[in-house]
Amino acid sequence: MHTVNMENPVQTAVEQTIREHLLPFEEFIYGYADLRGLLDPEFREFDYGISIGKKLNGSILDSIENGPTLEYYEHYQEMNASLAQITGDICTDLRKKGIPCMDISPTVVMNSEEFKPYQHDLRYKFSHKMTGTRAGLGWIGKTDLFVSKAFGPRLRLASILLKINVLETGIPVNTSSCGKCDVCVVKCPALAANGKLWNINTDRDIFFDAQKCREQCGKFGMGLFQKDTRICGICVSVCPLGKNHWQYWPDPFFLK
Ligand code: B12
Repeated sequence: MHTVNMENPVQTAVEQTIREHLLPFEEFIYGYADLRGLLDPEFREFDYGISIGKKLNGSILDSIENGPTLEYYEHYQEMNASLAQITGDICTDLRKKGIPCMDISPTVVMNSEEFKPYQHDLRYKFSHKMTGTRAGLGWIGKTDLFVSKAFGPRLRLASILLKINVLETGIPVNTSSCGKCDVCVVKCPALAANGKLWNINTDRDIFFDAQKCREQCGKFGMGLFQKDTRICGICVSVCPLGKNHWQYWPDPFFLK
């Protein structure tokens, strides 16, 4: 995916630091992204990023095909906390080694002060999925999920920003590989997707209605847990690419 020149001490330091923190290693994916010209002005000091994905629990995800459970809600909270801790720790260590960086937390609380400027169009200032596609780890699916080559959409994402390109970046993924598969579109209880395929020139609103999705997620949160939270995950659960079908990669026959 990416090569590292082990004779370059900065590259070695970054790579070692990441590997020390991503444990157990097989539950994670990561890659390096060239983000020049793509970030909000707030992040103008940074041009490169590390995309990190942590695999979600398979049996919990299998159990939410028809709607979220309390177990999934708790899993999702734990994943957020764990990823925030990991990216925070990686950044602390990188800074100690003289490498400037910034960690972007996996989530943002929807009604928080921080999210208020983005509430009207549900477009946060930083997209973990974009870092993921630039790092070459996957593409955007028909229900606007990041579909990773390794775990399908069954992962939680976080990112770390870097000022300098210390590592070779992945080959960016610019188009969807979902093909004719429509499972997430059909199973979405909000009917939020119209089935169009993503590419880097396709804005989210062309193929996915985030307001409809949010409304349904809010209904699940209130109806099932009496919480003002947005939770669903049906599209994540039903995607065939998350269900250990990976023996077919990179040519999954069911996408043709
Ligand atoms: C706001 C938000 C929501 C909103 C809006 C969702 C949406 N699809 O836009 C609501 C409340 C509806 C929501 C719901 C959910 N969310 Co949410 N949400 C976010 C948040 C905070 C920001 C997303 C955002 O700004 N969207 C705006 C659009 C324009 O950007 P985008 O969604 O990132 O996707 C575009 C770009 O990535 C772009 N792109 C990709 N590569 C490139 C390259 C180039 C060059 C360009 C120009 C563009 C480009 O293509 C996409 C389409 O245009 C992110 C965390 C984060 N900071 O990224 C989590 C996040 C997207 N949510 C996540 C999840 C899991 C959910 C839920 C399943 C809830 C749950 N846990 O049960 C649902 C399902 C949503 C769905 N099917 O999309 C995960 C997705 C994981 C995955 N595999 O994709 C994220 C990434 C959180 C995380 N840390 O993992 N969410």
